[in-house]
Amino acid sequence: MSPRRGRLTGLGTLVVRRFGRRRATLLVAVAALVLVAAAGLAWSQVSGGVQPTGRTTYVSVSMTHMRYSKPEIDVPAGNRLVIALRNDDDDMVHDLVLATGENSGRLAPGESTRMDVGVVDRDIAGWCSVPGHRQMGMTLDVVATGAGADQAADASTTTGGDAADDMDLMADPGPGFTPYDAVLPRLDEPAHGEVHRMTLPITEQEKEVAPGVRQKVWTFGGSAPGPVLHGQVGDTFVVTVVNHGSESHGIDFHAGSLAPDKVMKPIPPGGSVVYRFTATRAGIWMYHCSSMPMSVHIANGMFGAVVIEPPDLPKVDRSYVLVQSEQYFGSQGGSADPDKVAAEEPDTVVFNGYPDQYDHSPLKAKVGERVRVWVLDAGPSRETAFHVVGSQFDRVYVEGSYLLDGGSGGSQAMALAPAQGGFVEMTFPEPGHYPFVSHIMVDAERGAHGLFEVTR
Ligand SMILES: [Cu+2]
Repeated sequence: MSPRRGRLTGLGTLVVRRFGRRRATLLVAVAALVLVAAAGLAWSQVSGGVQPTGRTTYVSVSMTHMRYSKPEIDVPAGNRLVIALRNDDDDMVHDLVLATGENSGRLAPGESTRMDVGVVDRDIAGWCSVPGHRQMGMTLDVVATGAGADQAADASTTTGGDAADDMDLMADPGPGFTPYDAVLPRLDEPAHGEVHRMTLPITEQEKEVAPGVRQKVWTFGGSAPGPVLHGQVGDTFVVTVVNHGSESHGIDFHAGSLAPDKVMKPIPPGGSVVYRFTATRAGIWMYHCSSMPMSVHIANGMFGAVVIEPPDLPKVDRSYVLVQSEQYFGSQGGSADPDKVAAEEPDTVVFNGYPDQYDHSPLKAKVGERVRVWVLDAGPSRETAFHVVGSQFDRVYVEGSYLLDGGSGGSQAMALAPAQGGFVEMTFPEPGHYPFVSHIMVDAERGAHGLFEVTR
């Protein structure tokens, strides 16, 4: 306040000189009032202009099924607010973050905490910061009631920038990048009704997911896509899925038919589920996280393929698996942006989890070899039109049946909606570099592109 006082003293001196002492006193009083009012306005802009009442409002809030038990908390302006927060969900992690910056921290099922929000002088938006939960409506509003409570801490979030701004699709992958192995190894002459037992750990780890972009991806088995499970009709898979992450996750194997009730439940952090299914039908089947919102969990890496070979599948020289999916980057080092996912605005469309990775590390074939490519569209939202530039398919198997198998007909692209799959076969006529793409051209241009390097 000292600069203002100085100015007031100076003004007073000036007024005394020009108007004489009595009128000067009046003018100085008016000027002082104006300055006090201005100072008051400045103060109200900072604090909301609400006097603390010295009273406290205590509220208990329970979190279940993507909702807060009290989505609106009315607090007399000036009261301090204390929230007793409890996660009463069976299997999902939640939290409460306020626009003012308070954060409960993640609460596992059954956990509780106390949040001291401090003196409430305006409306405050709140939400669950577990990715996707806010978009599914898990929000809470603190409403300051009474006089002077007309301002709001709004619902905008600071995202810390968009990692897509750092992406350069023309750049090489960073050091340490290893391409996802697209080779599908041949099944060794299997006994019918084989039982495949495996453990599939769910992890959360930071990885380079495009040139210049690192994201904290959620994976099955440490990679996105997860490992390819491979068997034949009649095989049984016993998969122990262990959640090492900090969110709730789950799993859904399309390759088996069963009641979802028990095995597709969310698995809380530290929990596990034994998922057993028998593959009674052939195809390339999707598996994915079954936790809400699935769009975000799939977009952040939680998907993979199960290849169940049809009986009498002809042997070929080479087999590859390509899983197409979209990436929606959050901030650098963050996770998929749920708003981009909901708006269906992908930054990239990719085969096996990284844009253009097989341009950097081409898939091999020799002239005249029969090459089979299994393709799964994992989405979460975009279709594919799988095409190999310079080649024609002479055998196409989509969603459990042959679309083309011999004869003089040919196929140029295999169309797949999200969660559909199949395979194509071809032979390359001469040495060269044959690009494979999604012929949805905008997707090819944003990363759904790779190369077959064909030699003699
Ligand atoms: Cu998940």
